[in-house]
Amino acid sequence: MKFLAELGIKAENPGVSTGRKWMQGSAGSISSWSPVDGQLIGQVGMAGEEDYAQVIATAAKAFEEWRTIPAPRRGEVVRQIGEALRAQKQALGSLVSYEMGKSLQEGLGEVQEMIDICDFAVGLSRQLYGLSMHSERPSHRMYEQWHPLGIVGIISAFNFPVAVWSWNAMLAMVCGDVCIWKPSEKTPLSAIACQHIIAEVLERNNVPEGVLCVINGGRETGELLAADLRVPLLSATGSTRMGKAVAATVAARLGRSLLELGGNNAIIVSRDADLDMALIGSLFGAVGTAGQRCTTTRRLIIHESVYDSFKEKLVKAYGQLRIGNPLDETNHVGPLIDKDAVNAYLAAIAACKEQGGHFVVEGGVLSGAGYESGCYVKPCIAEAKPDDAIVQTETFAPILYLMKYSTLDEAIAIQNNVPQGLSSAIMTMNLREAELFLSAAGSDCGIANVNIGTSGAEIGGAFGGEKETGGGRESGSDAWKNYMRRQTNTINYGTQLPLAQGIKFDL
Ligand code: UN1
Repeated sequence: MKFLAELGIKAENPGVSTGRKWMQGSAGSISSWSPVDGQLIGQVGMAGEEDYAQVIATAAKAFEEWRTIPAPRRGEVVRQIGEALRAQKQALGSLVSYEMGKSLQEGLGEVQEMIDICDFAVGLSRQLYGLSMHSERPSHRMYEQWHPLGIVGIISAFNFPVAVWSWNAMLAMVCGDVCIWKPSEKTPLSAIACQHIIAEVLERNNVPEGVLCVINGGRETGELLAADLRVPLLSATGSTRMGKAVAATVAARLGRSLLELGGNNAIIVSRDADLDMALIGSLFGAVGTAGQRCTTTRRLIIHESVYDSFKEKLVKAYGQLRIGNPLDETNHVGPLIDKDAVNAYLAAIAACKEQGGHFVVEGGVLSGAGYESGCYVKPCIAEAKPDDAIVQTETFAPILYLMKYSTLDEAIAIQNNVPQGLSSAIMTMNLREAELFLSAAGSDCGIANVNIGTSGAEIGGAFGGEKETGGGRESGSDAWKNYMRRQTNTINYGTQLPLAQGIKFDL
């Protein structure tokens, strides 16, 4: 395929890089199979412990230099990375789509998020502001400044194989940190392609080897990063199970972790909703990326007065969905990532039925021409009870649960009554309802929207959620503070040394 050659992807690819230099990886290789057509796209070397040791030593050395380069100059390198991504948007978006299985529009959209975060980071490189405070002592000045942390480990998930890395890495870079990226073993080639794209920019700007590293590997590689005292911050995106393991290891050494884990996102459809708008938001939220976004809409909490009519609209819309090759722009829904995901989807459907759920749009695995990979499934809809075990669980697949409510308080309670707390939305034209939903007594999620679905967040806001979602915030707003350490500085320019709090200490 043309885009593979454009991105420098071969049948066999070294899996470890410290910027421009590549190492094969001594622990075997990962095969990347496309869920689109079941074909082997290529192989990527896996890092062994010696590779890891070499990468971390190179990164540590690079940090000593990178932290002394003025932030706006670091921003200039990020600006050029953004330009390189713009030039390769079509090719990289196509690879993301082919390797991960999301629609081409979404693959391109993911690369657009990378470009946008580069722009954001460039501006930020001149705005890493600290406060100045008034000292209680005469002839004293007190202020705070933000310094880089050091090596930032980034563990990313298959569903956003490249964008979530860039949210972390581009901010970390302008903050003066160096990064070691452990991509998902399900989408290693997208990471290799990114490294090829940025290598040329690193070269042109004489960026020290070790500022942006990639280290492909399995769970053990993530564990090495989590346990390593030389990694002050580990940012991890993925399942709650993974996040709990990573967080425990990092916490045991009192390191910092930034977690973006599972979601169980709901849209409340009020009786005062614009139902056409609610339909689009729900549909894209539930079936986009084949239900494999952290922000996917998994639950619809619908007012009893519009329940039947809205359900009918939804069922009709599901009937019109085109499922197939995501590189074909006329298709809406691509495949799941692999057969394990298909099995998890089937198990969730069975569990839902067992727990009393009733399917109004049936699921199933598609077979026949175009579906040879065995990863294409039908988006489905079930009526279920809010506290059914399966409804409380995040299944990374296009299964949507419908439930009914009568008062808004009840709807908010249902929306909040899950272990996860990432994204939430209300569809309403009623100001009182909208404001209550956004108030302290409303949604308990990191993201709460009005008249927008749960997925498709912009990079400018802080992205992340509460409870089992892990509490981290990435991307926009002041998320950059995660990647720096704050230092409070007090300077005495007087001739006396007065103690704080009026303490006298005379000899
Ligand atoms: C994720 O699923 O991990 O809001 C990230 C969205 C995307 C990011 C999702 N911008 O759906």
